[in-house]
Amino acid sequence: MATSTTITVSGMTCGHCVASVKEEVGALPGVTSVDVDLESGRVTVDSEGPLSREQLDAAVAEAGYEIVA
Ligand code: 9UX
Repeated sequence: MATSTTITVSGMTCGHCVASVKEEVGALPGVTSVDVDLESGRVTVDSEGPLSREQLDAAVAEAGYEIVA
């Protein structure tokens, strides 16, 4: 079932940060789009099914950032 998940990521300060987060989160299974708002740190992830917090935490950490909410 199509799912939209919004998280807040700390530490992103530039377009390269955004690209890294998009790449790692976008590689999670079933993810169809990742939108990042640099100003707010809001990351909206659309996926074919639910994503676990653990999966998201791991992907964001892989990019070098942290989920704060
Ligand atoms: Mo450049 Mo964005 O180090 O962290 S990729 S500011």
